Amino acid sequence: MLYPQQNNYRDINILDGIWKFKLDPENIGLKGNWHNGINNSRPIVVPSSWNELYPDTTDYIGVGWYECDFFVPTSWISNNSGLRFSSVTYKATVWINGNLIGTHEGGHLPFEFQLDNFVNDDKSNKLVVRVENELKPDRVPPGNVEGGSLSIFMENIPRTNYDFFPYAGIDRSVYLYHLPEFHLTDVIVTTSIVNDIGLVEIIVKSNNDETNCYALISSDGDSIKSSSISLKEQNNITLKINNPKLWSCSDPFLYQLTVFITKNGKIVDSYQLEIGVRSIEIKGHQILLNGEPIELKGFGRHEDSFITGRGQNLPQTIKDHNLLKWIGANSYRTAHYPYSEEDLFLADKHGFLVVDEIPAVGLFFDGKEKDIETRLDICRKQISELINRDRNHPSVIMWSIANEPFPPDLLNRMQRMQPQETSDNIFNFLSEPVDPNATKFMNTLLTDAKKLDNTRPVTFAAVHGTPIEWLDNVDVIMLNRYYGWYFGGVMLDEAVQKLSIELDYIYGKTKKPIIISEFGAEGMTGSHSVSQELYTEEYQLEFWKRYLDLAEQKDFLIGLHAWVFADFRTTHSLKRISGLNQKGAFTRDRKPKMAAHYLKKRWN
Ligand code: GCB
Repeated sequence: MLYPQQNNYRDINILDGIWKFKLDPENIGLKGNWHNGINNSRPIVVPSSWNELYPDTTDYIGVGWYECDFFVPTSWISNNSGLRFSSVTYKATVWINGNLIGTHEGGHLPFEFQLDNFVNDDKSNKLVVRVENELKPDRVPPGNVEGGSLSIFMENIPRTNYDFFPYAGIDRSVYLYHLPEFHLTDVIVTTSIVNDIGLVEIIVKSNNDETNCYALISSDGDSIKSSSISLKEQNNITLKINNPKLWSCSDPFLYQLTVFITKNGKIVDSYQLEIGVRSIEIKGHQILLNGEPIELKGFGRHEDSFITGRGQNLPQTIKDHNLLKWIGANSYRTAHYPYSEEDLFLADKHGFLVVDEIPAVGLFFDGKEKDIETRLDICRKQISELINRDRNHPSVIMWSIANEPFPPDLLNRMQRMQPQETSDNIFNFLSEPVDPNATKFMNTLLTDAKKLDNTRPVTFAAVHGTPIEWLDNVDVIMLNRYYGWYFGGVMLDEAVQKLSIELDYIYGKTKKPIIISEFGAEGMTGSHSVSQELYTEEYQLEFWKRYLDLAEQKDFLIGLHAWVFADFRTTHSLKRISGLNQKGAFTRDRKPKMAAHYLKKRWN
């Protein structure tokens, strides 16, 4: 799905602004025909999460209704016009002028509907959206899980199966767009480098194959143009750039690519994107960018801010990218869901290496079989939506198909992870097979991602105790590790020793590159101590220092993503003081903690 664009042939109208809003705690709106218009509404901002705006919406789980009016310019032909939501969390049902036009399940990913004959040419139109964010075990991410996997660590409210606040609403921009009669429906770009030649392969899809197509790549006044192809005969174009300027972290050079559609020799549509010429491959225990080994330094992040919640907050996105540069990071993971498209455009420009993740956090494999099947279907849909959205970004180097899927028998496995557990062959149990259905679930997702895009490695972030057989099908291993916090807090010497043994064990079994995709300790700003004390800024710094020191001794460890970039809002629980996860290098309002200054020294 192409990002909406305005040019000589295409038009957009962004519907962001103040909309009408009403909660529906009794769920009476459907029967009460609220889809024709809502009464007694109050104002809300689109995009934003509804939670931080009113006292009664803060912890609200349920249904909320949105409404706005819009006009469609008379020059727009309605069957080439569409309505695009960049993200609605969690489930959206959409009506225009009282007519149902569609539904979409799952946050953080875009969806669109054709306007067809739903809109009036001569008067305003009413758009109504019912948003529902119930926490259910058969959703992704899941919530209200009986004996919830997260409750092993903490009883939390609202009852998510994951550690962040379930913000809800129309949380990214809403677009009306208009396309010309003959138009591009997709452009897929892959690049490679062969003997100093940059190969740019473009697959073009159009709504009409009685059209022709050509592509132009330009930079600094130079351009390369392809010959024109008939889309009836082929849909792929290859352009060659001699001695290309490659995209890299230190020099994220972007070329302008424009794809044109012509009909009877006349241009009828075009689409522009910025592309980076680069290659990514795995060789032995290394990830190679343009043939050179890379090391990932950075964080897992969250889209989380005061007042807007998880709603799109572009000033904060810019600020976060600047702080990532300031601290010397070159990489981040979109923990635990796809970030805004604008975030990735900036990553392309800034040269960040992004691990792009679907919202599959808190997956578990016990409970009702039907729920497991439903979750699998949703995950598969999310992988396809994510790859279709993000595949043209040079910054995206890997797909992550889940964060911490919980192996069956999690509690028992975790107990063996305590540093005090020192029996011989302590990690042998990781090589024992687990429930084959769970393994099949994981392999289905990994295979899907590979099939949709065979140019990028696939991975997932593995919790303590993840069986080796789940790691067999990833290209790069990502491990979330908390030795020295949840496992042997304060006992940093023993913790790092156990981590070291485990890393050697896993590498020995798999021979794949390993990234520690999470490691961190809570550091409450202003909490200090001369001795090693949990929750102090000193302990947080020391924790990260020990992991960085260990990483220097293991050449198969090719990346460290500290958890987490900034403090973020999570559910209420005894372990989350003030409703915050405080493992951030920065506070929630982006002030550096002691450990941020330390990481800056190490990473620069
Ligand atoms: C994890 C999770 C992450 C949590 C983090 C923590 O393993 O992947 O979502 O926020 O631990 O701080 O406990």
